[in-house]
Amino acid sequence: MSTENITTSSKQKGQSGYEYFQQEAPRLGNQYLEDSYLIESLKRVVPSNYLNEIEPDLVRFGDRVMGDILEYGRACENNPPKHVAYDAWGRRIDKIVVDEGWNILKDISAVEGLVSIGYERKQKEFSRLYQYLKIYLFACSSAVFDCPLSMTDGGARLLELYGDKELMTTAYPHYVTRDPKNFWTSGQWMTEKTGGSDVANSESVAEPRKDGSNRYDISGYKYFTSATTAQTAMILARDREPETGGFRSGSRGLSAFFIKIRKDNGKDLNNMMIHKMKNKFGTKAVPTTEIELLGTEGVMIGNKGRGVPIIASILNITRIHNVIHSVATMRRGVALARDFAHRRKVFGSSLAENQLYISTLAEMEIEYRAGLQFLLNVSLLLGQSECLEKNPKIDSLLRILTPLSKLYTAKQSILVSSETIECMGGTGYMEDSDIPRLLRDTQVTAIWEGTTNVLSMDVWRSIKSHNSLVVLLDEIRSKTAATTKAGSPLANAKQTIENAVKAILEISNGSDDLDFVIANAKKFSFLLSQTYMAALLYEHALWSKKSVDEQICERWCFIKLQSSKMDGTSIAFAKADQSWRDLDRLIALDIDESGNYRGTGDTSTCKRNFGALRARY
Ligand code: MFK
Repeated sequence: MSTENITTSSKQKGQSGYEYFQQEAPRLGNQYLEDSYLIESLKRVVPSNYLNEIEPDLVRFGDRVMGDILEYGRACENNPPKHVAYDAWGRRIDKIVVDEGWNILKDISAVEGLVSIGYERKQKEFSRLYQYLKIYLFACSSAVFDCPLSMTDGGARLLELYGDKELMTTAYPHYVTRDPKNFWTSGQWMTEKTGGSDVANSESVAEPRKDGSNRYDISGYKYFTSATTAQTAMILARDREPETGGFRSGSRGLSAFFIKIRKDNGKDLNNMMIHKMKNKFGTKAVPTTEIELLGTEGVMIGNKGRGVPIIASILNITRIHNVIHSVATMRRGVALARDFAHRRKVFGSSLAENQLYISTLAEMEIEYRAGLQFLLNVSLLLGQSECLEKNPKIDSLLRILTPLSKLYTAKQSILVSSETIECMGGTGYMEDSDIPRLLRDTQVTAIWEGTTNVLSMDVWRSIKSHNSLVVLLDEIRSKTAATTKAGSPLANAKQTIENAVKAILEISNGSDDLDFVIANAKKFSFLLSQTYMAALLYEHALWSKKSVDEQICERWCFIKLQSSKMDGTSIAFAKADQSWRDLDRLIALDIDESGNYRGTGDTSTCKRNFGALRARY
């Protein structure tokens, strides 16, 4: 496309014969090639032999998520799933009717290897990162099909860890195949009416069959069964204690079960009834229902009474998927707002020249960059934990960083997507602009797979059980060990990070007082996340040696650690100096010091518009 085709706004003739102003919509190009910070960061974290292998696929997929995948996603959004309880003759059928695009997205997921890449492990410990990068590109175009993929990924991991020979041969291959005809998705149906957080109070029960098989008949009420069109689900239920014949209460009484959702004829439900389709705030294309289990056939996984730790192996995967969705949402929001900056003229100049818009965009970009570093880091750790020799340090880091990255990026994605709507003004608030969906779909990232409060308590649990705080602080110190020139942005950042580590240690000394722990768990988790993210930005800046990266690290420390007085709530005022404004402009518009746009996608609007703007900067 040539630069002459660029339109920012135009005039259109109305019925009256007068010409009216016509604003152009933001446009996006290749979602990999335009993501210059991702491309640069991958050079740091992925060895070149693997990067050369995966990058052509990421480039191709970066186009596809703006092509047919986006169209199928939109079709699903416009035609949300319906529950048809009865046929015309009064027969109970419990059909979930979805847009055909939903089934096609499932096929595409198989062919693209969105689950299988993580299990083929062709790129060894970098396979998870490769898989998650593809889902990161996919998430915001796919009508949240990444939700069923996350649970399928978790189900595959659960079976790898705990599945017996039967499940490993009959179910596992279906989760990790690239053949769409054989690909299954799986749900994780943990939540009951007693709540998603208070799992220990689950009421479902499992009666062993008397035929000597390993089958159980499970009864109970599953209150949120997401992706009900999946083929299988992993659930929790209580089975009888051999000693007393009764059901043991609490989480120790719960076992994990594998169920097929439909019988072998593929039509009839496996002894269950769908009571209703949930009417959700977002993720509207994802079929989520309330289901009553009425003697559903299930197979126990792992040991009796170990259901919670077993199902936690799914949670530890889906929580990382949550990070993917949150960071992808921030990236999509920034990309839209950046493109819009070039298309929208107000008060006589484009938004790209409006200092306050640029500052807002820069804040969003910094959140995205820090979130991306968190995502890359956690994905790498997961790959290492699965593919390298057992390493307690990696296990401890992963145990604390999984809830931290989930809880922090979820909150930030809600803020950034809300800001994205505001960047587009009233039109961004209109449903048919497709922008509100970003916010509605990401609001749930702070709820499902554990709320911010529940995960903050999980962080404390990991500190107690895995000594994970000591390991985390060591990791922060080692990432920021290298010294830099006194007075430089990185030296300032280092000082702030050291102070934050001291504060963390002081706070954790009060951790024997449970009231103190509970009152401060969330703020403490935010502080840990922000300090760790500062260390990741530091590590990246040391590697890139770019002034922009050094300043971003310094800015992050100033906003999140220094001016916030460690409680994550105070406002950091912008400094009214030229270097602050220069950094805002460079990162908001993603340009280098010479004013060149850094994205390389040839469909990129930002790139095309820069010819005109460069002169002014
Ligand atoms: C598109 C659809 C949209 C629909 C809208 C969304 C609506 C919301 C839908 C949902 O409800 S999603 C589900 C949200 N719920 C969760 O994610 C669970 C939140 N709760 C927790 O994470 C709890 O920490 C957990 C249930 C896992 C455990 O709490 P408990 O019952 O108090 O048990 P406990 O004693 O802490 O842990 C039991 C065992 O599990 C321990 O092992 P041991 O028995 O060997 O000591 C723990 O170490 C182990 N465990 C807990 N968390 C773990 C873990 N192991 C490994 N990793 C973890 N993360």
